[in-house]
Amino acid sequence: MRMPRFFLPLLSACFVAAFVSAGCQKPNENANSNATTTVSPPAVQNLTVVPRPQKIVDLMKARGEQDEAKPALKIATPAKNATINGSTVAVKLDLSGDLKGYQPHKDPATGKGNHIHVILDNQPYEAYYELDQPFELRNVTEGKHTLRVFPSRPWHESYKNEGAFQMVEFTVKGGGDASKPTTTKDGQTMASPTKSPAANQNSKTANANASASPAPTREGKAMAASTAGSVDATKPLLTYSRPKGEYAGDDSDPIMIDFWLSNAKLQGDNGQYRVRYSIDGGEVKYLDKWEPIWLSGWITGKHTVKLELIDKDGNVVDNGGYNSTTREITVTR
Ligand SMILES: [Cu+2]
Repeated sequence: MRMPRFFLPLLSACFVAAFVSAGCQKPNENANSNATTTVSPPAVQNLTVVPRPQKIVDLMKARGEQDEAKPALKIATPAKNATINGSTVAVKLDLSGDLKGYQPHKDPATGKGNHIHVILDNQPYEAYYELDQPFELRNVTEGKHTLRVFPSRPWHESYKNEGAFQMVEFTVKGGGDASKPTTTKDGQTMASPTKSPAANQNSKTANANASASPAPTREGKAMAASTAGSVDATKPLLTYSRPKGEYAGDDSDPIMIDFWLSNAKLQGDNGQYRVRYSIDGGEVKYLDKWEPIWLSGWITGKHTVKLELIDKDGNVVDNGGYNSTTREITVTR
């Protein structure tokens, strides 16, 4: 085999150079690591759809048949078209159907468990775990409202069977003060009576004295001011569910997009509708099957997620404004 005469010396020169530079790296370790940290990663977010995370696949196996359950909900209160006097609306639900072991409950150790997503008007959902006690929507403003509920899994993926989703309209008279500072302007609750240290203290005192009025033990939340859209329950309706709130650590990538669809079938499910989404006001993408997707590649910081139900001509389907929803989420690591 012929080889150019210069090749061997060149090769050895390269080898020596590589060896020397590798040998040089040790004493310069600090300089090197400084150099790498000053190069910040590009602040460009490239999101890709990835498969269902393995930890959820494992969780599903451990749950047995629960994910094949067909939980059905009924809204016991507020009754359809009820008028509620006062700003606290107690939500009571009846759970039935083919449950296969599905039961909402928060595991005190992990803080996780099956739960119901409860949505007032088109606000972010609240998680409701213990159905033997009502869930209190607090500081609800006067006027007409909608309530939407559906069962969810510990990782917030909704059950999508017939009968899982329910919606009612109701009216509040003498409701909460819209200017009351119980919520921040982005709708996050600052304090709820069951969770504030003061309330805990009160309940301890109440238990000790066994005389004061019963301590609030119900799940509930002070709601941001909102009223119902003019929603037609018989028309196509997209209910935004996930993502919401803050994502940290392991849970911050990938992030699931999930929604409930009523009276509409998507094109990939032999229907005529599509779900359009865009992140941070960027490129629009489409979901043509009613199932969750997981997006990977989030950079830290605040993001907006917009979900819309569109018809075959690409127009948002009008239904009280609920078919186009934008939420802000925060990703930390
Ligand atoms: Cu959830």
